[in-house]
Amino acid sequence: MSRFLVTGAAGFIGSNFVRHLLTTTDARVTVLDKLTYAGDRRTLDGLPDDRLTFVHGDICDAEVVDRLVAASDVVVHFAAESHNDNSLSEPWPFVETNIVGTYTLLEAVRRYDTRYHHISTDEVFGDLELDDPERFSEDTPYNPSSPYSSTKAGSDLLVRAWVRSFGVRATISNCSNNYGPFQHVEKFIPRQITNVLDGGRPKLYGQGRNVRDWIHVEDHSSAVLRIAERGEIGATYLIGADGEQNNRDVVELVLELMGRPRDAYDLVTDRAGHDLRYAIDSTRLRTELGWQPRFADFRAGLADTIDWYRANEGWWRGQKAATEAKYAAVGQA
Ligand code: NAD
Ligand code: TDX
Repeated sequence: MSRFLVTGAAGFIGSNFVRHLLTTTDARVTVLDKLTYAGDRRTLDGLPDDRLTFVHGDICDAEVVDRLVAASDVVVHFAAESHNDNSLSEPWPFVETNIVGTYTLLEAVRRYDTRYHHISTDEVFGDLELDDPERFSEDTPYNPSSPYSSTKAGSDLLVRAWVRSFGVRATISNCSNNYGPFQHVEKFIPRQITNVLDGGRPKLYGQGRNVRDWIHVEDHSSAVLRIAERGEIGATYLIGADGEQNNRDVVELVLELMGRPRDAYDLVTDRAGHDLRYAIDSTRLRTELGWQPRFADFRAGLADTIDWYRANEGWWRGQKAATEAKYAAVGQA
């Protein structure tokens, strides 16, 4: 029975991964999470507590990290400052958590020769033109645009260096945009759903032409577990489910599914340096590790996600006012 240390699992994707791990394997899981504004202990409620231990702490705290890594067989590292817009107004927490935190974990897994899987993003590659036939692959050069994506790129490069210089047994995955339950309302899809639930309107940056490659969070989790179990040490895998959509189409679909006119949205100030398009080629993961996404129908996945936010106001209500106040302060409300 493996002992997993999962960082950042009071957040959106890490919590989904822990649920996936506990329901599909007999692993024991320790979660390390700082419970920043983005973390919520309730997100892990209802999981089997005989196999789950929650530790409230910081990945930059070398003492706590050392103690937890020493007692683990596998580390899966999700913890991060994760929102581009926040990184534009206050970059320092991104440098600290994403770079210094990853460094702290790498030094500990190096000390104990612990298997390490590093969660990253397609944003490290920069962006593509709207009409570019290419997609990102494992060979695409890094070219990040924002403080967020540059700190994720920096953390990936630390992992690669620790593999090559110190023989750390690590893998990296770079995934596209996730959607599903328990995503913070600062992010694009939950922000629009909760705006409509509150009687307001969706807010599109710029002209809404930007394209994101959507994947259901469950598919991200199954891919990460597959890589943690069978990935080649030192390798990078791109995770994506062929879900390209422009933001305007997504907002129109949210409005339609929620019974509103499809044009009942507002155009607001664009994001500085806004990446135009992301698109993932996940051939390597599919052919070498036999992974397939299960949530191919975006419309159905989005409808389920809307239902989840409708039924779980108690989970997201506490985040909403502060999030909208941040957007109002920069002209995006
Ligand atoms: P999130 O913001 O929902 O959750 C982040 C979690 O990390 C929170 O629980 C927070 O409390 C915790 N955390 C933050 N700083 C910490 C610290 N110093 N020590 C310990 N815990 C800390 O993020 P998410 O959307 O679930 O993203 C998880 C990971 O997946 C990140 O590494 C992100 O870069 C990556 N990723 C996200 C997406 C996406 O679409 N959201 C896509 C690809 C990759
Ligand atoms: O209100 C909004 N209106 C809008 O048009 C918000 C919040 C966003 N947008 C646009 C910006 C992007 O083009 O929607 C798109 C998606 O925005 P985000 O949800 O902020 O995601 P993005 O910036 O693409 O980054 C996400 O995917 C990669 C995650 O937040 C990252 O953690 C992940 O690495």
